[in-house]
Amino acid sequence: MITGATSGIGKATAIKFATKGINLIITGRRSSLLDQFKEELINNHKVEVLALNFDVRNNEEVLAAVENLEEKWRKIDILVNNAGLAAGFSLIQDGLIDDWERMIDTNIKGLLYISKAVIPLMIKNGHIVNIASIAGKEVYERGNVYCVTKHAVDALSKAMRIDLLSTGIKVTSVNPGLVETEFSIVRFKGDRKKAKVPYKGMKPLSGEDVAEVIWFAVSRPDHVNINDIIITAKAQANSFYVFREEISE
Ligand code: NDP
Ligand code: 8X3
Repeated sequence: MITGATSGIGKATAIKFATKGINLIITGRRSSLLDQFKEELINNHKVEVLALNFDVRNNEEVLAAVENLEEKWRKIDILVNNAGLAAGFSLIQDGLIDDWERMIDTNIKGLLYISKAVIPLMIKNGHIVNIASIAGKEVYERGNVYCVTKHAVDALSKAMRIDLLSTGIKVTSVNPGLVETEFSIVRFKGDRKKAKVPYKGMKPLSGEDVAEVIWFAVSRPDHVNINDIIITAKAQANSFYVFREEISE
């Protein structure tokens, strides 16, 4: 199961898994994109795909989707907790409560709702991959609440790894730096010009680059767990240092 598979990292991960012959449950809110993507996966990769359309912020929707799974889908090997977002890029004193709630409800509470519902369906020796961020390792100006949510995901991955030890379920945290997806368009609320700024003069990661790393983590032998991976573009050292080529306007 991959949450947030309608675009970006989640979509690229679904394609990567499909090329490996893995049957998929893909989720997202945009049902037409989800259904279209499901057909593409089935036609191009001959895998079985179930599309579940719900908002991870709504625990009733999450529970209904998981409880209504047909028997053949009730054995989940891998859960990729990917659905997430940043909303806004303001100093803390200028931030909007609505943006803060959206990020907390999606990135922390949504991840918890999904994990709580899905873990009972996971096979012994299953694998949870949480998509955190370098924003969960460092705090940068205007990152405030987004960084808080990703620090929480970092802590949750550590906590899950401890609590799930006796189940044989592995937990991996994947922490990307700048990845060009719909992330910035969402963060800047549809302002595509502003959304380009973080990637100016540098080559960011793609969703596919992150999907490769997720695949690496889940394809290790059963006794091996990759706990924590930080992946950035070559031009990015951390949240603060990015080397940008001069670009003439
Ligand atoms: P995208 O915006 O391209 O994809 C986000 C996905 O999450 C979409 O499929 C979206 O689907 C889904 N999603 C968002 N909110 C909800 C919700 N409430 N309920 C269900 N699904 C939801 O961004 P990315 O692919 O870049 O982001 C994926 C993850 O990676 C996020 O957790 C993000 O924080 C993290 N990340 C991203 C980085 C980047 O630079 N891009 C770097 C580090 C981490 P839909 O809109 O259809 O619901
Ligand atoms: C997204 C990466 O550094 O733009 O999680 O916040 S960053």
